[in-house]
Amino acid sequence: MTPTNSYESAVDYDVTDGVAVITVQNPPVNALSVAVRRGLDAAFAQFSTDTDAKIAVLIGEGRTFIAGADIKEFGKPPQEPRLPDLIQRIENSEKPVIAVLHGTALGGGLEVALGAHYRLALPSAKVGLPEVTLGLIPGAGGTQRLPRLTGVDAALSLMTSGRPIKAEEALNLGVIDQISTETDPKTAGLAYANQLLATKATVRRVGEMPAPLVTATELADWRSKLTKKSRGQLSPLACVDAVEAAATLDFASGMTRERELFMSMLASPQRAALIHAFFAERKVSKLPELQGMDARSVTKVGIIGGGTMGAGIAVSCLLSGLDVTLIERNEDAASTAKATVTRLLGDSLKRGKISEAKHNAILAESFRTNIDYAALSQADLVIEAVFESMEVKHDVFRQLDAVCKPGAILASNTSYLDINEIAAATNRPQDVIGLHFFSPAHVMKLLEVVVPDATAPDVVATGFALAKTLNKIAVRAGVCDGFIGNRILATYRAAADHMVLDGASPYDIDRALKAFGFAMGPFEVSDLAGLDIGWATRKRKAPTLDPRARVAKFADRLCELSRFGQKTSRGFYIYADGSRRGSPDAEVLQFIEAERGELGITPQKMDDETIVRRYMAAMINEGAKVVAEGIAQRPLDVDMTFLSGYGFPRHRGGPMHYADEIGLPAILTDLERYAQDDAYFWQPSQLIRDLVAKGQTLSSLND
Ligand code: T1G
Repeated sequence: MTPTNSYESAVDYDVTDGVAVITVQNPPVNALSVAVRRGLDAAFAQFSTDTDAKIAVLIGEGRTFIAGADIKEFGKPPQEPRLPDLIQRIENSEKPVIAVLHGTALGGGLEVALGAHYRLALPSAKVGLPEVTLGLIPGAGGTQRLPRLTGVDAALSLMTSGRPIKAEEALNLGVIDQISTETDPKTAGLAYANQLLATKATVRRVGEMPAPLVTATELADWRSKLTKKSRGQLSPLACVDAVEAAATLDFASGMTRERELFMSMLASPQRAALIHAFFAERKVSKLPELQGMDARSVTKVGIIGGGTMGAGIAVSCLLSGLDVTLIERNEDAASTAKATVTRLLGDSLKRGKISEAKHNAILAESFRTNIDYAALSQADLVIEAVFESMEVKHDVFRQLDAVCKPGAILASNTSYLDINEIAAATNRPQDVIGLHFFSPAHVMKLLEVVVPDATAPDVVATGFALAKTLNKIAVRAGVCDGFIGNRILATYRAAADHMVLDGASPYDIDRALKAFGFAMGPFEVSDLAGLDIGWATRKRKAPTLDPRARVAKFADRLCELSRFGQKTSRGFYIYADGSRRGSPDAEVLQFIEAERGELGITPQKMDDETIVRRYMAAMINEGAKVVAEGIAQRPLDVDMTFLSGYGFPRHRGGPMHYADEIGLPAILTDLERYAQDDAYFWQPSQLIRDLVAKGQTLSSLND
């Protein structure tokens, strides 16, 4: 038996009864680091000359097969062996190679498997090409080999969605050859190897299979569909170019074309932004105060208030397996809340988010309403989502304090009230926290975990653990008016209003920001959320408003006419017969003209570039202030807030990452220029000034 050799400890080579088992050992996800690539190169070189080995089985140690290239290496000088060359050497092997997929065989991991001659999956395996989610395309033969196995349509669906598919679907598409009944990759691989040896199976090179067929029309259809959907992201369209090469060029030329496209994506700012988002999503929950802190156990949740937010929060908890008791003030309100929760759960069932059995079990066992707070005596966590009035919140928290068990966590879903003051209404301020959900609460990923002064660290940890349970992204926020997201929103929303007063139309601004990559512009968002929300906020802030602040009145004019947006079929836009796509309203422009007249403003035309620069300068400036004040822990926390809760285009990385991409000196120059017209609104953040003076970036504050 050939002695086992471990190559740079990242890859193990061991021959058993004529089968070379090659094991990647690079926890946690067997990423294709340079050590792994070197180890695989050496292992397959040995396999090629090892007369004891008739066939090779490639597996990943631990929880998954190779989950892709090592994302940490991107942006650094490439090191040999390059992955496409390594995979070509595997494919060129004169003896058969089997890849055994388990866990998540993604990106370069799946591409390595496509370079093998046979692919076996364990039942729980998932495969996918998520490169587009990182601003890339498959860069190691995936765009050339996958279409040869599945055809162009299925290959492009996988590549441009980045969506992983289960073993069953992969088998149906031809990505894999068999699904093993084993649960251990090595056992499964050895059994398959012996099956292939018994049938004298030979090498079967995907790269030598016929090129996939596709028509120019089909490619054009893919391009027009993706142009609409990707909102300015480049990599999905680059996938089409690469697959077109697979269909029209010989394999080697197709590989060259794939490399060209991959390298151009690698160099794009979108790749840097999307990889920043990938790591920020994981770093945002890594806070010093949470290190080693155990969260309290939460299985029974109480919700106070069954309106839009309360019902949405209830459904979010129910879909995640938690038990929910929802309290309303009377039977009528309780039955209305029950109907809302039942409807939302029905929608989740219709969309395939839950099975019929789970849907019925939730309604039968895990959800109930009540009008008596005593029903919450065993709740581990109670989240209030009642009317935004401090008096009402105080009353709720006093009652909760009286009935809830010791150690129960009392959370407020308030979107701007001072949670320190809410906590003061109880005898347990250490157990009080803010859990700010975003509507619709069972859909939006963002959860602001708002931490008042007295809150215990394990209560903060419990907020983050709850977010993980709910499959949400938790961002730690300090207490201020609007916390992180809404505070910054108020500023850039005001900047948009000021631009309207100065000459842009709401429709110009919406168009410019959608071209930048937002799903909706700010005025479309206002129409969706309801103009009455902004109206109430302006009324609330009016008494304490600084006299230097510019406040536009045209939105109030619409509210006075009860034009609150989509819910009244008219706001900034007119929504004909209930459609969700509005059309500009000439009367809105008349109100704006009138207001400019009253203010003596001569309107200035603004092009899209000007609009985006001013809008983003306001967002970045306030974001920097929020970081400087410690309301957000790091710039990445502001980025994650806007990527997961405010529709900021992910391929721009978030406002703070984007600021570094533009360059803080340019941002500061803009701020100082705008401040010449409105020194109060455009006061440049001192943090930006300091970073510019030191030649540093906002990202330098993320570690
Ligand atoms: N490279 C480096 N580190 C990675 C990584 C990767 N590919 N994937 C995960 N990690 C780290 C992650 O940062 C975290 O680190 C830890 O592993 C656990 O991850 C040539 C160019 C595999 C589904 O896009 O989707 O191949 O925080 O918390 O929830 O064409 O990780 O512990 O320090 O996410 O169980 C393509 C990305 C790359 C897969 C596991 N592959 N990873 O999820 O754990 S591009 C991907 C994931 C490519 C080729 C192209 C998930 C997961 P830390 P985790 P998880």
